[in-house]
Amino acid sequence: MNEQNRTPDVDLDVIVVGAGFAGLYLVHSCRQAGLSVRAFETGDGVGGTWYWNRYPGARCDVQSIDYQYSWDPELEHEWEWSERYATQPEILRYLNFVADKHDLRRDVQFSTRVEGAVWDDAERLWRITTDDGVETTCRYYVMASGCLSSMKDLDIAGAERFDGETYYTGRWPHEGVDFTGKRVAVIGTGSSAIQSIPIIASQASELTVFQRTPNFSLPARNGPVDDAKRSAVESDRDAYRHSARWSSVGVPLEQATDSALAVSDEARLARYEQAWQDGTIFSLTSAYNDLLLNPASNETAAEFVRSKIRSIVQDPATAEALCPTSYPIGTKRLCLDTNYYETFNEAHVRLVDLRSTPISEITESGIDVVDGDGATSYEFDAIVFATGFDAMTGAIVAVDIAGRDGAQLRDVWADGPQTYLGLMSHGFPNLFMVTGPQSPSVMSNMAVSIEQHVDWITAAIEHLRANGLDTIEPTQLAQDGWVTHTNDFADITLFPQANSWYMGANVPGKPRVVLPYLGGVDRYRGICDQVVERDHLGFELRGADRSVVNDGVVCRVQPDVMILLEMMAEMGLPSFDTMSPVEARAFSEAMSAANPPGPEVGDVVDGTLPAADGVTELAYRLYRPATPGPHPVTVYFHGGGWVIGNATSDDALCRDLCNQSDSVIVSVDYRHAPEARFPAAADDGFAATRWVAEHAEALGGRPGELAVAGWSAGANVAAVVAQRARDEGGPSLCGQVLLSPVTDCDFDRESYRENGDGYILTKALMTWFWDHYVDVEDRSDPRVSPLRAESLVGLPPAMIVTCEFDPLRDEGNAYAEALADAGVSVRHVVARGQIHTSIVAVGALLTGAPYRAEMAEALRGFFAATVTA
Ligand code: NA7
Repeated sequence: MNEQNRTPDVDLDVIVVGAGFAGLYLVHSCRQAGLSVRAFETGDGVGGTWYWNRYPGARCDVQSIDYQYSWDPELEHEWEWSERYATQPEILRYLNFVADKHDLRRDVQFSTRVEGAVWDDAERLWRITTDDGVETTCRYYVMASGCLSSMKDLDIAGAERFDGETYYTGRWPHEGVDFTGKRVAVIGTGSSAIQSIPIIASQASELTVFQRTPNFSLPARNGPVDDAKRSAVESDRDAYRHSARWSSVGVPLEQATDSALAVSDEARLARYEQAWQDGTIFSLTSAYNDLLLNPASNETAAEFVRSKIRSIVQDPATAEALCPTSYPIGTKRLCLDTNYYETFNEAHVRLVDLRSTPISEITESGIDVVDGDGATSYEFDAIVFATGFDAMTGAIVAVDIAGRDGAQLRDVWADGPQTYLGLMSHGFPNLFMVTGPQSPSVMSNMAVSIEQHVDWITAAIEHLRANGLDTIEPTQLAQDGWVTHTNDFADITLFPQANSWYMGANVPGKPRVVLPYLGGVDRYRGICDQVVERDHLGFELRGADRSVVNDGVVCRVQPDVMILLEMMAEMGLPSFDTMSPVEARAFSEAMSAANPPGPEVGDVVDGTLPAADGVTELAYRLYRPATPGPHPVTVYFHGGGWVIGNATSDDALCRDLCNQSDSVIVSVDYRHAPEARFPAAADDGFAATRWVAEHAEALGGRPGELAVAGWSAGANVAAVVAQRARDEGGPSLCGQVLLSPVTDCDFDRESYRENGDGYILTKALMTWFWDHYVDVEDRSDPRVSPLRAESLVGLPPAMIVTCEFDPLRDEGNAYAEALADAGVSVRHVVARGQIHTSIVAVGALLTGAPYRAEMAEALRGFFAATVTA
């Protein structure tokens, strides 16, 4: 071996921080892979979160039968949970049992805190320093430090002055606390408080709960392990665990497919009641498919829980104060409780609502709150701080981690975590995180997500070793793509509306970005698998003398578009190009009928107008805004490759455009191929535009304020109409809005190569459309390839939207450029992550909405300019 490239010895292959659920499995998994491993653990025993969080009433909120390891099948027979939701002592006993059984403590160094980690790029190893002053080197360094393990700093004035007892739910004394006869305060109403309050109330002589934000809590209905669940696991353990791994939350769950708004009030209430009775954390918010997406749907579930709170809590003012109203249900961690709301009916328990009477300070004897112009002082013997954690990133950045070139992880993450898959971070080779930020982690059953990460990490190390490599690091490009994808997913949900620890909003000064990945455990697992299958896409793998990198971004389409594509793939729908035109039209109509209806408009009128052949009557549908007219007029041409489509297929888009542009939209049909081939569509489009111009007043329009618009082949017709109106004596058009237009007959473009398959509009389908409409020798004619017009000078101003994942993207881009070069005013938007059919999916996909708004805004601008001129 070349001396310069010699791989130096390391003390250990793998160093792990933490000996909780994740750290213990890592120790086992590394050993199995033949790696030397050591976990450093601050506590003097195993358990992690379950070692520290010993507050009264601490339990898991995922059923124990799901919240356990699946990597040791024997364990399932050897260990029997005593309750549906095991208590902290029982979970801790379980982890100790596992540690004993597999002799894991041998590789755990307890009572040792990792303080620093420095990447040595020359030697390709990590130098880890611990609080005993020792430096240990390793090739791979894994933060298995927990998502809710770093306590939030106390941000209440005077906390250190209190003379009585103080307790923190996250660092509870191991010997326990007896509150008998004491006046106790609990600050906070998160999960820890909600679990502990009923028990503290049963001991204390007085209990005062200080609530800043009320939480939604559901009854846990704890008791013996569910028979149904137990028999499901026992009858086919592998199938059960498999379905958990491939579920959205890491627990086998029936996935609702309908919207909360699509059913009657009675049906909805019945389903919510069932979820309330069910006693699980996931059943309510997954009762319908849009509860975490649609505010109106969400409100139905929120109000259901509020009505339950009002029915339990006897004092109306206290009940109202306990009802959350400032965020959608499920966007702050839902809680599971045993008698939480009931506790407020006890005479010695009171609630102080900090929204109306905020804490001014903690004093020697208690807590002072601002009360109107005055103050109220409460006296206590003990204060319990249940104020939460610096979630998901806190424990990671608590260690001084210096990556390549000395970059500090906490600086790199100053504006929010930067990770690839929530597993690794660029600039920090061989540093892994288990259930790190931007992975599903806290949005899932942690046991399942931890196992997936540990398996992925171990497999990655094994892959490196098998290939004579020793370093893995995500590329900047892949990481940026993942951060964007994570944020895109959050943006289609209601989560950003809450000041939650999911958003980092509970810690003063912490950047407000979504921390967990919201795409679900199943999708996430599929993505991680795909990354590996695609030669570790987005990772650079290095060895002493070579580097392997397949750079790229794993999820590039918008999340709602991604979900649509997955659904369509699952349904296995046939493509139009496998059908006859007649069948394709029927199929298109059936699909249109299943689309959500577009928004209400002022008026919809169906009529006919003459086609260019003077014989055929063309159907049109006119949409009038609800605002007083007359209005400007837009002639709209539907998509469908000159072969299929009609006013119905583009109905929702036209309604949306009508409302947003405040113009009359006349959606005109044109004769279809192959019955009427080129140039029938172009001729009809032009004839229809002239007819609308002539009848503008009768149609409720303002003469002279006329624009054209269209989508796909309809945008092709619109573009051709604009050219012909210029060349053939009008009518005068004030603008053209072209969404994903066909502008040229050349299929040899990058966008055809990139997106010719897999994004609904395929190259094969475009070929089918062209073949039906126009002979090869006519295809260069500007009446079908408007990009080939002799000149584009003097055309009306244009708004062009092209979609990133559309075979037609580049010809649309080329048309926008050519128009601009010809001096035409052009507004051109490339819609990131959109496909050919996504922007028109009004009511079905959220991420197309901003582009529709821009199109409408452009129309308003065109009309306004006409009036000014
Ligand atoms: P949480 O859920 O973060 O709850 C902390 C609670 O403390 C919450 O009600 C906070 O109100 C409140 N809090 C925090 N700081 C203050 C101050 N300064 N003044 C008043 N009230 C305050 O932590 P938990 O430990 O209960 O639960 C964490 C997770 O562990 C839980 O979700 C489960 O997954 C397990 P806020 O809502 O910020 O207004």
